[in-house]
Amino acid sequence: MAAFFVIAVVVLVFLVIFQIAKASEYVAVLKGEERAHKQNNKINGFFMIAFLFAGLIGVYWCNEALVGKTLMVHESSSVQGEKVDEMLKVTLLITGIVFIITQVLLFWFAFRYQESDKRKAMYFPHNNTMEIIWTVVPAIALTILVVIGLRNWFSFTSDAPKNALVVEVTGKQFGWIFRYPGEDGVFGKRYYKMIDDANNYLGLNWRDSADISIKDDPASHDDIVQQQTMYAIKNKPVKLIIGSRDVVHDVGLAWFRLKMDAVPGTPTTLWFTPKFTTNEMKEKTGNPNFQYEISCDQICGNGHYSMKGVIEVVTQTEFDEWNAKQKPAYFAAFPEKDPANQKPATPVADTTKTSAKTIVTDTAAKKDKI
Ligand SMILES: [Cu+2]
Repeated sequence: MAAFFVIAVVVLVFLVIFQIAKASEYVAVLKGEERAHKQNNKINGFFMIAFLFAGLIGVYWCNEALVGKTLMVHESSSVQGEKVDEMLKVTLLITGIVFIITQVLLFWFAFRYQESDKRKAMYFPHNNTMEIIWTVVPAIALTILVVIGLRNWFSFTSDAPKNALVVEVTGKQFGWIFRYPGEDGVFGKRYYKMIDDANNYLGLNWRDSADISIKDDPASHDDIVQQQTMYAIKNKPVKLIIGSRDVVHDVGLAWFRLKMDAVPGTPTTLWFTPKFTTNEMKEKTGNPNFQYEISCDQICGNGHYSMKGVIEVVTQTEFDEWNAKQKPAYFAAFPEKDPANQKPATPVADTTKTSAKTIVTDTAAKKDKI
């Protein structure tokens, strides 16, 4: 028992000595940390100033290196887009000035007023005048920017000029479908249950369907439906009526500086006036393959990246030529209704008879004219 006590006392003494040694070690570390702390402060202060200069040089360098290559490389290709560019410039100017002033002050103050034994921090809890100034000034600046933005937004989304070309744009997974109203100038009705990927991508109501209470809408018979490429006319406003067949997409028109969501069931509109034809842009950009692209600006599924549409901007004459060649989508689905297919195929045996008839009719017509 006595031996046990001796061992216990020895162990405890060792433990006490060990703890005392540890404690003095901690004290030494703490004393050293005080020095390290001061040293770190100086280093951090230096880094603050170094970061400020490196940052400002970086901003200048990025500006020199990238302006003209990425941001606003070419002027806007639409009249409305010029206003967007102006807004961007004003916003960059205002936020740029604020950015430079605040960043210089932030890093300079962190360096200049780093902890020092020679001075005491001032206790400065509140100042109403300063609070009012830094609330009111940004509020006024933001209000000006928002008001300019809203004014432009309302002009792009308001009623288009009466002479505008109207095109319906429908997004789908994964592509764009464009519809022109045809000769009657009226878009025929459509219903999603009529969609047939074989020949009726938009679900136009071009036949009666009792089970879903759909009636044939003659206005849809002359509608022209195009996939992937739409045509617009230089210097003529074009109004887009935008929708979607499935999920939310977005008509992104980077060259025209505009974009608008394509929402299923809720049509959105946007109008703009193209300034340059595609051919003019090929020359301006020096890119013979230039195309005005419609990119989908809303992640809409695994084929999102491939949703590229094209706007071919042409002159009025070129448009009229293109338009004259278009056939309503109705005739592709119902070839028998196509006037071009109306003449019954002439049986070989009846050739003489038919020819004779034609000659007679022609002569009669000539006589009538005389
Ligand atoms: Cu999409």
